[in-house]
Amino acid sequence: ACQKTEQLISAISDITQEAPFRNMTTPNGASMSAAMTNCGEYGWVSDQSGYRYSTHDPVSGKMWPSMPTVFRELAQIAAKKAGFNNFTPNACLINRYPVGSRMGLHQDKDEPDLSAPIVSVSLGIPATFLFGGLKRKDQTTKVQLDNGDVVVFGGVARLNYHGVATIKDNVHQLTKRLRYNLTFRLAT
Ligand code: MD3
Ligand code: FE
Repeated sequence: ACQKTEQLISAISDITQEAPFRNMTTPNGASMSAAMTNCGEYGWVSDQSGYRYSTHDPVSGKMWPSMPTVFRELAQIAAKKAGFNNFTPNACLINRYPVGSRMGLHQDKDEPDLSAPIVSVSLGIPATFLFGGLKRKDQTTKVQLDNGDVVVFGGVARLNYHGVATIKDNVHQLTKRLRYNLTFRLAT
């Protein structure tokens, strides 16, 4: 099997000892079906009062676990290959999708510097990624994301609507019936 994806999954396991996955609540009061945690200087959090980046985990009151070197280097190298030469992420949101979970269409606009890309790394069972336009009602294009896929979203794509279709039943050797997605961000 691939050493890099094994390293990434092992690092997720270490992070979640300190900052366990949790199902956050949206400002509408709905529970998200993908569980989340974070590492790095900032973490993305959602609750009844809204979305924001925070230096501390609201569950434990502790700072988020530091970003593993293997994470930061992967994100930087991927960004550089896509033409973003000085991307140093200070936040990594980790999503865990069980079979049957999904993520509705949304824009990522909580980051003040929209010139910085978002780097996405997919691990485990596949997902159908939905890539839309600048308006929610715009048509979406389906793209399958498999274990080890890395995508850089920047430039004119940075504010496009996107989401994840309901995860189909599947098994991956390293993650069992789960998909993980890492998104590397410049949060502030
Ligand atoms: C396109 N995550 O965490 S990653 C998210 O697979 C999120 O977990 C999805 O959307 C996942 O916010 C998709 C790919 C992605 C991330 C950010 C984007 C695509 C994007 C920002 C702009 C355009
Ligand atoms: Fe997103």
